[in-house]
Amino acid sequence: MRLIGWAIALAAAGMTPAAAQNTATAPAQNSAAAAAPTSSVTPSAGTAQNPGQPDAGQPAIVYGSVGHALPTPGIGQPDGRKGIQDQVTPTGNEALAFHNNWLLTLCAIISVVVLVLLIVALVRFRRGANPTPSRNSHNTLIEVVWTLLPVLILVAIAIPSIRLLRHQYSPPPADLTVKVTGHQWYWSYELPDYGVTFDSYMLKEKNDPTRQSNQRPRTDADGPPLLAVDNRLVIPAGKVVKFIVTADDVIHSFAVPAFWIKQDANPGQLHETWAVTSREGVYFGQCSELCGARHGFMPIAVEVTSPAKFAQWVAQNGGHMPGAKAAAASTTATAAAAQPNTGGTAAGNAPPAPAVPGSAVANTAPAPNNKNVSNRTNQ
Ligand SMILES: [Cu+2]
Repeated sequence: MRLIGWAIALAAAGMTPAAAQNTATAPAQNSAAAAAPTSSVTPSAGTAQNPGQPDAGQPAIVYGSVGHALPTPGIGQPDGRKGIQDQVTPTGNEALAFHNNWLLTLCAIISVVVLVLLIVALVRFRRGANPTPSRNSHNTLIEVVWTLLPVLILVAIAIPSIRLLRHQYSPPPADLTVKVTGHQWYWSYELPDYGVTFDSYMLKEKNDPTRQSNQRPRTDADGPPLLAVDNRLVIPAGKVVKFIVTADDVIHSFAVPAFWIKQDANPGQLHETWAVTSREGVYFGQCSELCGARHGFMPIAVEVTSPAKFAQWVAQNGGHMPGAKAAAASTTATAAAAQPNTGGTAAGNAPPAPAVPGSAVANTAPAPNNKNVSNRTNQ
């Protein structure tokens, strides 16, 4: 009888085995609660077990190469430990020390003191021990103490807190500027001084029914589920990176926990944050503002690499290094100036050679955006 009941229920819900599988995977794809990755990253497993298929027209993925560096388990991603992620920037380390060494200690001391006071009051001043209650209504010393002590505690918290805020919002001169734009539901990045622009989408799981056939599935070498992206932002180690953050539709938030960065991305506004780290690796984050149906599916992946590899990544993406561009322009201008003037005027009275197309004047114009890696159709 019970079996018949189950059969009827399954039939009513249209639960064919395939449908059952889809429904089983759907919550994992559609629930923000699934954001906590459970699989550990095995750097060597990605290439051997699940190489994935590159998009049509895209170069094959070489895991471990620049732009596809292998994530380190527990660094730049949640790994089940409680507390704040390991920090890799100066402000992150300052904040971590402030939280762990000062705020938590202070909270613990206050909690213990209040608990002791409660227990003393319960025991010493219970009705059984005090049949005739005290009629005191004032005690000047106690009143001064319970007014001054909280003020001192707040000052002790405020001073390091404001110092941390000042360090967060007074960045040193930037070596590199990245414009970050939030969209529903992906990120786009622009390095205006390098002529690199691209979009960054979440990589879907291999068995995700919404993944299109030309979309490369996620592998462990890309990063944890719901955090791995097709195109990572690559920045050089040891360089101060300024992030100019905005959005083009609704409010998003650009957050990378290991950098101690969380900056709202508002349409029509430019907000600024910054990071510098000498620790190479891959650092993941997520949009941290409820921005719509697929808010949980627009992760951030930042790869920190050596300046030489960063230059390689820029070249791979059709960009140019600012110094190289200026040097090339200067060489072109010098060569143009050295050309004999054959314009037909008297040799002795020839005017200075005009700038030829492609000379320094032309080359100082902003480089056009290279939409070289923004041809995704991941929606
Ligand atoms: Cu968002």
